[in-house]
Amino acid sequence: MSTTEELQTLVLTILDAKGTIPNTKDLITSDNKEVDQLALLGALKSLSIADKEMVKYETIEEEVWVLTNEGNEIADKGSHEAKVFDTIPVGEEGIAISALREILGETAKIGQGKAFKNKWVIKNGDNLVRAVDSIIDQTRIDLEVIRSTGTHSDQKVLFELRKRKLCDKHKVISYSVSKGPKFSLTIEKQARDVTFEMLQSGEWKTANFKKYNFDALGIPPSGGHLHPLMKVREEFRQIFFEMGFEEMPTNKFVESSFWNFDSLFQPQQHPARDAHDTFFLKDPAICTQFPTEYLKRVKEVHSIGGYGSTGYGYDWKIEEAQKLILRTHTTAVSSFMLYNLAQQKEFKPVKYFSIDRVFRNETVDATHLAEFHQVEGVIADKGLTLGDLIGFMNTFFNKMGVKNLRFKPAYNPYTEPSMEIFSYHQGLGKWVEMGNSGMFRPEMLEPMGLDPDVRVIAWGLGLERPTMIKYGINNIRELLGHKVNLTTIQNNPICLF
Ligand code: FB9
Repeated sequence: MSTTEELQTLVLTILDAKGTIPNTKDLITSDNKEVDQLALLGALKSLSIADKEMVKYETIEEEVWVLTNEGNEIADKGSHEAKVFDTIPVGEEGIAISALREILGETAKIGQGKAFKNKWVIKNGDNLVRAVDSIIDQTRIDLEVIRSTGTHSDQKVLFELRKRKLCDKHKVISYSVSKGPKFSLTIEKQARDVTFEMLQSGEWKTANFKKYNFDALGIPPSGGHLHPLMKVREEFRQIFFEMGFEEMPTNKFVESSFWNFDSLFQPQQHPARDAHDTFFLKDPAICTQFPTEYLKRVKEVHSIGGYGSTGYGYDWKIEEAQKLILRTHTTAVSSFMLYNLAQQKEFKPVKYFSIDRVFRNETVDATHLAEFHQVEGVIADKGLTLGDLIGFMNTFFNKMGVKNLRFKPAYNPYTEPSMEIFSYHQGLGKWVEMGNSGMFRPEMLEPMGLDPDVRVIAWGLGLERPTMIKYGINNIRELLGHKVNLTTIQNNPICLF
């Protein structure tokens, strides 16, 4: 393959000789080879850039029909149907189809059909017999025309032969070249930098410097890339900060069953608390550090109730509460934060949020892994109502570009009333479950020491679904895990809700 320099010289020499090059596809290199037009483009570009202007060139786009390998085979040796005809002996007897297959192999099968269609042969029992004395192998003729001219006078022939995968239409790019205002046979090497020598010699005053190409793309800085999930997380964080929320510390994946379940008034025999749904730790298996008075009140409200509640009426065991687990929701952190809030002398309204990993021992499928990121908003203030919760969620989701929410009554052990959140997703053309929400139960809040008229509303959603929808990812394994295609991570656009 000729180098750019060789191609530059070739172009300049011919221009000098002939003045123009009507079509570079007719160019032949010094070693008598066809010129690679793509490489030539590089040479033409370097000779015609802003401050060189040695040549000018126009792009020529041509549609050329080119034979496939099979097409070339037929143009060289004849069509399958012609071979079938030629193989059948003259006379009534003809030849057995099986024998024909023996002799011609695949060609027999393809050729037989076409030979029939051309009424060149007829069937007689299991034999094929010539139906005409001689034939014209039009297919071969047409293919030879296409090979030598790059087209055919009859478009129908082109499309029919393309259908038989014997030829195909190609776009051929070439150029017409002419001399530029600064045409010369010698390519002046342009200075790219002011060197010490130049400064010393003063040559910098006269040197012909290569102009800066401000459009040149710099080398993409190699650096880290935020995973799409982390980009969407950042978007959510900005929404919460805009709404005056404070971020909760979620850097502890290991939680006690007490804060993850018991403090949330989730009974110890609740199915979510068994190993099918929750990852329990073997070592360390338990923690024993709890606010003693508060723990007593939690034991009480679970076993005998209080604060207007009947409780669950079962024998609450501290051993169960001590078990260490991988948190199943960041609501465990919300509970801890609300308990601390209750310890403040003076109650002040708060708005908390958390976005971090939670772990559930679930069967992994296309949209579920054993861990996901929970996004949670919690607001504590006196006299808050369900209307406030719906209002806050509308504001929150609208900032994500999610409009017209619908709320469906739901159940959580720690909220009453509870609602699932739905939104009609135009792109998906269906109602999508966006998350869950509710008002924390007095059995959760009052044992903490919060004033009875303090209401706490909360809602939660995942990070994975919005990220998959935003980046058009259908299988969670493309988002997380060893199958993730790193280039999509590197090149995925910033996420703007
Ligand atoms: O994220 C979910 N859906 C969703 C969210 C946003 C979204 O954005 C689109 C770009 C516009 C699209 C979809 N879900 C919650 C709904 C479903 O995906 C659900 O199948 C999976 N859920 C997870 C739990 O799965 C076991 C998502 C996760 C979830 C569910 C509930 C909560 C948090 C996360 C909660 C809560 C809660 C309730 C009351 C009080 C406090 C917290």
